[in-house]
Amino acid sequence: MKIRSIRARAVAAPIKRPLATSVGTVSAAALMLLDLETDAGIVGRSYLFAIGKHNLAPLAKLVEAMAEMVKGDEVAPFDLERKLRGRYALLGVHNIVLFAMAGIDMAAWDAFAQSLELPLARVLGAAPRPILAYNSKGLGILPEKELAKEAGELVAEGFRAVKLRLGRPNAAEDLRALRAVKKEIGADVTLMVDFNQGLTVAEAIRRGRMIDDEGGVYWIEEPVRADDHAGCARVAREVHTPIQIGENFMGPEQMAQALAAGACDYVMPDAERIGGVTGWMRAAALAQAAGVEMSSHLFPEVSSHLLAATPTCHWLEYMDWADAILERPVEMKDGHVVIPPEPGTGIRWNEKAVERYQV
Ligand code: SMN
Ligand code: MG
Repeated sequence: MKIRSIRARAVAAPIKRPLATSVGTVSAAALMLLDLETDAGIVGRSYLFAIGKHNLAPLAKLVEAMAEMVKGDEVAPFDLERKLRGRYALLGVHNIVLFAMAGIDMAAWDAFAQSLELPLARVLGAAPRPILAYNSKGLGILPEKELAKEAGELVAEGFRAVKLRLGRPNAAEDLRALRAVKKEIGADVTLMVDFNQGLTVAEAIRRGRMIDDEGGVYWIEEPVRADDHAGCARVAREVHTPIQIGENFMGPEQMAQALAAGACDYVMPDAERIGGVTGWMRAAALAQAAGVEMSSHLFPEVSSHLLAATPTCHWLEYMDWADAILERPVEMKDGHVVIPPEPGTGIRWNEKAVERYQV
């Protein structure tokens, strides 16, 4: 089975709950939809998240350039990875170059799994099973009253875990937000918190100890700049609550560096940033070797398959940001994401919606 073409379409899809973090707000889903057409008639699909609309055009240009390079090649993801990494070695395989490669990789794996008539999880060696998920929608930097209401709504959707964004200018305001959410959800619902890289190392240690004293927080995510592994390691040494990082690992190589530096207690790679299915599976082996629990970041559709095949599988981050353009959004049951039984990843576009939100 050979690659005929790769189509990249940009959409700005509406999201139900805009997300305000300490470093910026996500108010729409700026997505790049990829369709990898093969000579067997099978179409592999994936999407990339561009954070903001302004990043879609350069990402599309990269996908188009790479599509020309792999046109006519076999749908063999490891070989595609080797070729594309080779072609970009002099420029550097980071950031949007890596993201474009990851999009092609995920679409290629989807096509490959479809050709075998198996769900992606099975192709990776795992039987589809329900994957434990936390509801990551909402709970941004909001007033306390709104937070409590939102936390209640998110748990009522059937989840036993939610994630609160922190990193207000003042630590006491973060503490009030934390208390408001804890009071609403009770001790039986797991609560994660995320600083989105917003703190200095000293401030992260101060707020981390404050959270330790408060108790009841399952992990503290990205307290400091994502690439400051030494600084994050200082935070992890000084704070008892487990430190979670990984959504900004640019490929498995950076995850290896973070683990070697003792930067965190848990890891949560992002399917796009880690290098697609191929990058994820390599990262999963690193987590296994280090004895570290591995969760996912965004991309619940593909991440459920990936976590099923991850030896130290931990939590799936449930988000609905692609729902508006999907034919069948991710299915949830009893706080778990259900892996669809159909071949591939199960990603199919709602073409009417794609047309409507295309940019
Ligand atoms: C997040 C993800 C994507 C965009 C903004 C914020 C957040 C998370 O860090 O982990 O969900
Ligand atoms: Mg995060």
